[in-house]
Amino acid sequence: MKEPSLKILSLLMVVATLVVIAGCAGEASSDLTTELTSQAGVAPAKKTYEDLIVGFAQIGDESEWRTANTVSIKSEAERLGVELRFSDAQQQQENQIKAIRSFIAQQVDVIGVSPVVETGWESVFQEAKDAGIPIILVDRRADVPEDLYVTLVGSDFVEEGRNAARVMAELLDGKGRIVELAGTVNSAPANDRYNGFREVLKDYPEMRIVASNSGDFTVAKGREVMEEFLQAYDRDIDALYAHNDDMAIGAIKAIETYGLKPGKDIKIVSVDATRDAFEAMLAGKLNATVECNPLLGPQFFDLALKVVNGEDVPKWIKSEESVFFPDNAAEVMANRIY
Ligand code: GZL
Repeated sequence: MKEPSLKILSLLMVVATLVVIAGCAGEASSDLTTELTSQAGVAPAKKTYEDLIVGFAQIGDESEWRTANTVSIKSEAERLGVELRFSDAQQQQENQIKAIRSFIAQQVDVIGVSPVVETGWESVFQEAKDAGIPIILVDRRADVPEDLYVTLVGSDFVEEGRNAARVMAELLDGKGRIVELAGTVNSAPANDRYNGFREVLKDYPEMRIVASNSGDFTVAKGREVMEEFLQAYDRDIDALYAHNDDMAIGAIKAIETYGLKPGKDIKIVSVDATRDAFEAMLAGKLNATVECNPLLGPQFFDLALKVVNGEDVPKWIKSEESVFFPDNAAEVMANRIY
């Protein structure tokens, strides 16, 4: 029989040591096991989805888009067998911060968050880092040093704003007076869609934004602000740019109540491409919707497992998106799930 090599003998001694230590100290701590296995040159076993405990600090349920986003995250966690701890912050930053602190106290493996606004996150993100819990940004960006989060999975909102302006220029033939329903103040999508739209508008000197106000991404606020625009500008409005479909749906109600025809008297371009937008396009009340993909659950959990297992991931995983119009809305809508 071949003499066992020195390497095998030393490995057996390490394993025997492990057993003794585990026996004496009851359950050897995972850190100790990891330390010893790494000294023995044995990589720790990779976690699987069933091992994961993930905290997710969701913004709220302010729009159809957010509802679809939440469904994607919860259904994917269930499909994979991930233990998901989910919090709805009702669009309040302090509730999201409380949720993150709670996830830290629970020592979850990963924290996902869609920051309701861009600023005010550095302190709580640092607490997560100090606790050794990685943060993954989902959907919206936070204005923090890059070492405080591992990656962002979500859309390029600036490009969405550029696309909306390009479509608007086509609809208005390069000239007209535009009112703007902006998203939640200081949120990444509102800031970026605002800037992207204006970047393209520089090429169209006869297209002018005559008024802009926040509709906070909701139907109700979108309707209220559109009513104010109509009171102020009456028939001097050629078009509406809405940062999401929900505000556009609210504005459509205001325009009809005012006695004008949405989609005809006032052209409308919005963002998200939710089912309500397709219905409005089919009814001739909305002229285009720029896609913003909410179905981020699969990518989020794929990233979470990779991060927990120490794999490198890109700093930004950008969603691929397009623009939809009334002419093929029925056909496209039939194949969409939100
Ligand atoms: C964009 C997302 C925005 C949607 C709104 O990715 O953060 O928030 O455009 C939602 O509908 O409320």
